[in-house]
This record gives sequence, structure tokens and C-alpha cells, in this order.
Amino acid sequence: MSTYAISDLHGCLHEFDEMLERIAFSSYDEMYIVGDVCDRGSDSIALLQKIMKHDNMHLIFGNHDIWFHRHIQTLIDAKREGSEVPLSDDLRLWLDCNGGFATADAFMELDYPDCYDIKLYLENQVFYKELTLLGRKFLLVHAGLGSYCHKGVRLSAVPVSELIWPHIGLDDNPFDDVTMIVGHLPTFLYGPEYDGIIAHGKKKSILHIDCGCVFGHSLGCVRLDDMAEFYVPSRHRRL
Ligand SMILES: [Mn+2]
Repeated sequence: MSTYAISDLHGCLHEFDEMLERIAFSSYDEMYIVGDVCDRGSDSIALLQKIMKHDNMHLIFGNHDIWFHRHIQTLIDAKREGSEVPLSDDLRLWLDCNGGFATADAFMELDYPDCYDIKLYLENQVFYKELTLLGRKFLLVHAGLGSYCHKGVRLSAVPVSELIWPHIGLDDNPFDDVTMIVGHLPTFLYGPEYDGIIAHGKKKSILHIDCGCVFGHSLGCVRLDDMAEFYVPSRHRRL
């Protein structure tokens, strides 16, 4: 019975499956996905449907999942009416510049019940998760706490945009007694020494677990019970 965290799957279904095999993930284990299941990779919808089918896989929102959800009704309406999807600036930005096209394209191929299942699922997920395991406290949140990273911060007072968008520093954890698990910024962007591996802040109180799978680096996963790290090589072309 173990608890795992992984992030930024970005449609990398093959690598995710390989990771589940590597950690021998079973129905007795729990998997927290710390945001960005969607976009850039080719299998976002299949990946989302797989996660939805497992009661022991839990999604915490990332900016890409929210982006998809923000436009999901527009996609459903266009599908129902057999019309072109009306392109707002935000929708165009998502589709053309941020890897949303593959997600939207696969979504439009689904039957209506499957479309609505995804919409309903996305409406019921969370922006962060607090856990206590073996006496150790964790906060799982996609991008961190942004400009709200200061002592005494109350999570409920942090705007959700701060939880999914800002790029934070390696040590940006305001808590003395909570280990933060974040994704969002691929670790190679923190420096070449972190290329393809989980990056730890100096105090080891924050783990950056997006190892850049969709950018051709690797998929990382951490077992929160003992902080063991697991890796699967990316099948994507390296940028
Ligand atoms: Mn992100």
C-alpha cells in the first residue's frame, strides 16, 4: 500500500503505463497526478479516461487541464451543431501555441456521453491536496504558491491562478513542516544538473517532479512513503 506522485503527463500515455509497470502499481496503491494530464502529447484524452476509470488515481488541476475545461462546452456545442469551433483569442492560444490541438481533436472524436463524462470529471477535481503519511505532511500543488509563498499563508486564501501558473524558484516553500510536491516547470529549466531528474530544493522540503517527459527528457515519479524516485525514459523527440 504505497502513495505515489507524478505530474505533467501531457498526453504521454505510453510512458505513464511503463511507469505503472515499473512501480508495480496495484489497486492497493494511490497515485496523485499533480496537474497537466492534457496537451502537447498525443494521448491526452485516452490518458484522462484511464485516470477517470481508476478510483485510486487522483487528479490535481494544472493550467493545461483548466485550459481544456474552460473551452470544453464550446467544443461540445460546435460538435452538436456540426459547426466550426468559434475561435476566441484564448482558445486560439490554447489550440495553436500550447498543445491544445491534439486534446481538442481527440475530444471531438468521442461520443457525447464520453464528452460529458470528461466535462463532469473535470468539474469535480481540486487545485491542491494536503496529505499526511507516516507523520510527514505533504502539499501537492501544480505550480506552487506563486507570489503567496510567505510564512503564515492560508491555502484557502490563495487565488487558484497562483496555484497553477507562476514559475517558482527551487526553494519556494514557505512551510517549516510541510514537504511540497510540485510540477509545471520541467526540471531541466532549473539547470542542466537537473536534466531528466526530480529537483530538490536546498532544504529538501520541496520536490519539483516534472522531469520534462513530453519534451523528450524523462517521466519521474516519487513514492511519498519513503521518497524513493522512479524514472522512465521519454519516447518523445528531445527539444
Ligand atoms: Mn503546467
